[in-house]
Amino acid sequence: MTLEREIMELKLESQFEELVQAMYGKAIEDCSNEELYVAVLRLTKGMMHATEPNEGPKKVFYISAEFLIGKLLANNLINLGIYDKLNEVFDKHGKSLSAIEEIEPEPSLGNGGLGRLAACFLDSIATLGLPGDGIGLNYHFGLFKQVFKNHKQTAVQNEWLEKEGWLKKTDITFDVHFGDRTVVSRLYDLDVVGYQSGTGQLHLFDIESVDESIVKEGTIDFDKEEIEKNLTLFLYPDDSDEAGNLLRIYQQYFMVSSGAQLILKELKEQKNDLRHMYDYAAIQINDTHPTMIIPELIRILVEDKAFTMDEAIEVVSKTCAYTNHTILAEALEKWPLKYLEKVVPQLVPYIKELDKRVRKKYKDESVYIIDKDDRVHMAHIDIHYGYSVNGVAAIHTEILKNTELNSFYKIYPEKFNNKTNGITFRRWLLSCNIPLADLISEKIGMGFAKNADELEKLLEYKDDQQFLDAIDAIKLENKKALAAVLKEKEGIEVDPSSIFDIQIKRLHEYKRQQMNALYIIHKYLEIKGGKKPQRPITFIFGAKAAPAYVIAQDIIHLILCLSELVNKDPDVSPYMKVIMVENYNVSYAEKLIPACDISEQISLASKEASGTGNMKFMLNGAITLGTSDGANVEIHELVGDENIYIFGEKSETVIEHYAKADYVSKDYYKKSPVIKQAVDFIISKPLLAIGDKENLNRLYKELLNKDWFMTLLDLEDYIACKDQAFADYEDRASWKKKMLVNIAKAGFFSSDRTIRQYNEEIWKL
Ligand code: 26Q
Repeated sequence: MTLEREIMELKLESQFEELVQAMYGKAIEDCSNEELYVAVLRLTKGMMHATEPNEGPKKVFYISAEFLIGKLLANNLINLGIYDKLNEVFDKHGKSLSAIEEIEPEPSLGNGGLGRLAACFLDSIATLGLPGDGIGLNYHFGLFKQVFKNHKQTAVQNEWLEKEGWLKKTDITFDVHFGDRTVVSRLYDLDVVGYQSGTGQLHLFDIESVDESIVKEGTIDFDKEEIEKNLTLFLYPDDSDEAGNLLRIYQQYFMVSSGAQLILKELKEQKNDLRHMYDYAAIQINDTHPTMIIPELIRILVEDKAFTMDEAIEVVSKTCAYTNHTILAEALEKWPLKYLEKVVPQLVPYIKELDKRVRKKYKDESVYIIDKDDRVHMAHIDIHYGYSVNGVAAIHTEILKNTELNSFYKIYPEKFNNKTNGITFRRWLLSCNIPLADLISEKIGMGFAKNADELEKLLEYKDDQQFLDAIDAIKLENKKALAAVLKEKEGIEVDPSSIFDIQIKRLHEYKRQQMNALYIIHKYLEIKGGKKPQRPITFIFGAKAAPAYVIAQDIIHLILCLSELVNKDPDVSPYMKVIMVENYNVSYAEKLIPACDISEQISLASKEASGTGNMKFMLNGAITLGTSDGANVEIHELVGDENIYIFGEKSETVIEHYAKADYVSKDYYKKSPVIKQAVDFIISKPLLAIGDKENLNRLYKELLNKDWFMTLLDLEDYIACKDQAFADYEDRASWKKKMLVNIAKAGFFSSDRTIRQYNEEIWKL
């Protein structure tokens, strides 16, 4: 340790002791964890505030309806470089930092991957020293909290805002005009501190007149019409809830109008010439949720800044870039023009003008902005009037170019580019798996924390038995720690020496949690029939489903019923356990991922744009069991056949099935006794004795008659591949090598790499 560092740490210790004394008039050992949490929060905020902001001539604004930041304390302490020291200070006073971390409420300002990606990106932007801020909304309850009742999901409000928290109320307010009202928007800021680097900001807008009391206690119900009171109460749990669509548009325009005003205010303060806005600002549009920023900026430039329409369109088009996160047609936003006329009539003439220009130039109806049913295709605005369109994994971008957005690709080949997603190693290794991070740094130093490719140096130790054993020992410790959490939170006891097979992600049919459930049924029946697995298996799920997504609710119900059946059956439970954790969120992920042996990434090929959980698991030494989809394809290329389990039909085949509409799930059911037996079990006596006939029947019929995401297509292959993985786990020596190779090759998936590419190829800061 350098002298400078030593002095800093000594100062930190006395500074914290004095702060606690001043706040509470007592010593650290006499404080409660709650008191210490507030004290450490204050200390950290002060240090973050004192960190230099990243500055430069051009800045990126990452605008997103979601920032799934998770708890911030541990991460901020790590990025400031004071985690270890504070840990030591608390130890010395008989306190535990990790217990104090538990006090922090978790902000749930995102649904899943897209929101978590935005949070990882902010960490990387700050860490790389790039000038860049996030722009989003300050949802008071965020995503709902999941509570299980009678083996079903119920949704209740998730309170996360604290009297004293990370958010800073600013005195910046803007008026936001809707067709039928004007509201006041206030800016709240959150410092984002980079790892051993400068800071950026997350700007979250809130409506001044918000009223939490209109939410019925213990529910997520509220009056959808009272816009002034409800606008920033909740995050939409995806688009399957028709009723709330108008409110969703109010939210989007509130974000976009506030964001545009903030960006223009900053440009003005820096005396930047708006006619060269693109030299000073890049606006990255995270999926189509913030797309209205394009017509909104054009409108402002024309109406308030004396631009001609041509000039405004040119400047805005050179400033905005769009990221696509899905190829699911039903998830692409198409707002009825009627809705926009009601909520944002001032934008409608501009959207019509943008559409008119497209129609004048192109005869292909599929690229129009307003279709023949008067629906506005938001992605089409982005593609015509942005300068970059990117997918989030190599295969995803190829599918966009060749299939989903092919008519656009033909017009603008130069706009399309790929930016394979990434994750921040600070949260997903340094913070969530301290023992593994320490072990790695003993071997190759800490360089990998900022320069992730250095992880490859670990390959030199591929035959170092002691090192391999050490990795395996850490995995076992992490499994023990998770077992304790599962016992405490879920009331289920699991064997840490069993194989931990984990599938955690939003619940969606294309992600095929139902396929995993069918495997579990298959295994259950095998054990009942006397065929015991070599080693017990613990199957773990974590997933929230949009409350209005009926089949997703049914799948949760099936898994919870299976959990009840399996865990309580004395013939079976010694050999397998099934757990669906309640209220899966970022903090839970941080406990689950370091303890995983097998990472389930089993989407229907072509449907998962990228996935980012797959990267987090790999980095923590889990082996992927997955289809050739999203970033799995790139993981496969990096680690090689030996170190991954890939099964199922390829994306080309799947796309062909859709094109020809020739997939008939019943054929697979009839052909394979194994499939038939597993599917039939959904409505068997033992399950009906536990579960609800309506839910289980509906799911059974769905699989048999529809199965839109082709579960049965890959089921036999999945069973075979998964059995192989379980068998290979017994060759302990070679499994440990697989773990090492996965960790060593994970460097590519650092979001630092992703952000470097965004900067070099899109933003050019
Ligand atoms: C749309 C309209 C109205 C209301 C809500 C929505 C909505 C909300 C959230 C639509 C989509 C989302 C979230 C999408 C998402 O998380 N996609 C994931 O993005 C990840 C990051 O790129 C990818 O890794 C995943 O593959 C992709 O599923």
